[in-house]
Amino acid sequence: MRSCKCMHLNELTLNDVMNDVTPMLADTKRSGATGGEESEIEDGVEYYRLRSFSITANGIYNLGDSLKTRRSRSINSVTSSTSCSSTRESRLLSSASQLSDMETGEEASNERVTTYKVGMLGASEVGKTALTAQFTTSEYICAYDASLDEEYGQKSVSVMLDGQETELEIIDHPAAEMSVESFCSTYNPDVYVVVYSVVDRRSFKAAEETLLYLWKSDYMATRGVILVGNKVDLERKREVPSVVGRHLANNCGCKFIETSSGLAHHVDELLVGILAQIKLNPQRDQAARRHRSKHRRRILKHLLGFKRKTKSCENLLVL
Ligand SMILES: Nc1nc2c(ncn2[C@@H]2O[C@H](COP(=O)(O)OP(=O)(O)OP(=O)(O)O)[C@@H](O)[C@H]2O)c(=O)[nH]1
Ligand SMILES: [Mg+2]
Repeated sequence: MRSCKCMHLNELTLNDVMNDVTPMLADTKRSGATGGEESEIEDGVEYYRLRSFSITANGIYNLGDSLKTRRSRSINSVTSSTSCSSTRESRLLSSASQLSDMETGEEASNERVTTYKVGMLGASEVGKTALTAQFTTSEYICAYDASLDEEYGQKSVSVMLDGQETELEIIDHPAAEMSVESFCSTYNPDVYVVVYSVVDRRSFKAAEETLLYLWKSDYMATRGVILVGNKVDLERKREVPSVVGRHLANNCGCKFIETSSGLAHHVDELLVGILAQIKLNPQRDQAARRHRSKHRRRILKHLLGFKRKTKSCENLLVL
């Protein structure tokens, strides 16, 4: 079933996308429940997918996914939608057959895993939910497939990076349902991912306003912020050039990456970048205290339209 979906994506990629046909993507209902096929609990033992990566001189290396078990944890349990259960089961079964490794419970349950919150922000239809879904697996999730469930709410993603396991709780709400202000005050995420669509100039404007809010409210000084230009597969319909996104990120002092959740392009890089930016938060905090006034002047200059020399914002692994 999964390979069938991917074949569909490949056909679409080669034909429709290259011919610049905007796919009518994921024409599905939103269930309203918090989603998550990422774990299953049976007899008090929770099975979950662990995504492993390594950072090498040549970039991010995906080491594959493994299935781990642990005793049910009280924190970050994921509420599941009953309407999705059959899909969740079939995905888990399909995962189990393809997983590279399986570890047993006692060892895993004793591990201490830190959990961080990732806030997905951005205008409607920019691909926040599609990105979140692709974060959960190394398998291709076909964002173009109309049968792919749309799930939102909180989704847990376990990541092993250079031998250390971390749990990311991805918070993704439809833009229309929650203002940026209440999102930030409700969840207080450890990192903000501000998404726009490169084929929608208005979504870029919305991202700019969100960055301004994050800066004004001091979130940006103490938390990692990554600006994401999604849907780069629709190159011929592009309305926001890369240079414009990069310029905004440079001037705001945040990170920048372009992705395609539809093609799973740079999604692993974004996921590892999110983790790296979270781990840098303590340093950011110290730096912010030292350089707060300088930073404010810099952002103010940008907002007033001053140009400045900037350093690269595209290395998501550094401050
Ligand atoms: N071509 C293309 N379409 C995409 C991509 N990512 C998402 N989409 C499609 O864009 C539409 C909106 O994606 P969502 O992930 O639901 O957008 P969202 O940001 O969660 O939107 P809200 O929940 O309304 O805030 C869907 O039809 C997706 O299939 C991408 O990288 N390329
Ligand atoms: Mg959504």
